[in-house]
Amino acid sequence: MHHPVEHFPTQEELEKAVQILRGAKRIAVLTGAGVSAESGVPTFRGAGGLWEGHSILEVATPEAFEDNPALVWRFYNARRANLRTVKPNPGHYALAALEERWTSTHFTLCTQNIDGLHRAAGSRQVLELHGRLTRVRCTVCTLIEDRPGETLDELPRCPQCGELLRPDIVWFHEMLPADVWLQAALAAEECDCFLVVGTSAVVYPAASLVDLARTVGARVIEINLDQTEVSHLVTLALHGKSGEILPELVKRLG
Ligand code: BV8
Ligand code: ZN
Repeated sequence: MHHPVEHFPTQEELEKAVQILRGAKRIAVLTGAGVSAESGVPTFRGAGGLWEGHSILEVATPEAFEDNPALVWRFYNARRANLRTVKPNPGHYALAALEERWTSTHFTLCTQNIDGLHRAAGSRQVLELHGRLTRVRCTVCTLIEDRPGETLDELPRCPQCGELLRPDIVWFHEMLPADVWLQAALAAEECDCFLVVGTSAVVYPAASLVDLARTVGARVIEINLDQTEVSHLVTLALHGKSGEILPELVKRLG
């Protein structure tokens, strides 16, 4: 992947974004791994979608867990361990500040990230489309537990029934939690301003929220280092680091 030069939006681009925000009654947001990159959470594309030489598409699937649960747990235990060292960055805090301003009934943050950093930064109305890495659930009984900070056993067992635990996240080829997805689609349909931040927008159905918002006439602002799969759909693209651009927008809103 090419390394984009250090970008920052022009004055008029920032002003245009602030104008769009000022006119917004309801805001919906979709974030991806890029919003946590400055916190030290590796993105998927950054590593070329690889982990220890395995394609993430091959490890983050129910089939991989079926075939080799120890490998999949090694992958998730490594990412759980990484979570112990990361904290929210100014971009996460800026999104929490925007929610404060618009209040939680008029501001919905949909995230593809499983790192929990939006909640850690104070965001309240957060829809975790792909689950949360700190949470585990039993593959057999109904046990669900939030186990932040722990590195689990290589093959962690359910304390209730003794069967194998799995990360409580959405793997490829799995359905998103229906209630969460419904709320996210509603938020995209009801917004008049949609922010898409730090996502390559290749994963569906999450990426379809952008087109959904545009279809109902929302103004779409993209914040990303690069062009993405949805750049052709947006009203305004701000190129640069989300951890720098988002706080700048909050500052200009006054
Ligand atoms: C589904 C949890 C219905 C796991 C994730 C064949 C069979 C079945 C389904 C499919 C199929 N073919 C395609 C599909 C659909 C599939 C899909 O979309 N595949 C893609 C790869 C084409 N989707 C699914 O399977 C979904 N379920 O469709 O169910 C169904 C069911 C059965 C049968 C058919 C259909 C489930 C998708 C959820 C997968 N789980 N996460 C885990 O994390 O381990 S997805 C995972 O990857 C992340 O959560 C995230 O969503 C995605 C990575 O995307 P990004 O977040 O965008 O990260 P990325 O690194 O790609 O991009 C970072 C961006 O940030 C870049 O643009 C970069 O420029 C930018 N950036 C970097 N730094 C900064 C920055 N920007 C600003 N500032 C910075 N500092
Ligand atoms: Zn159990």
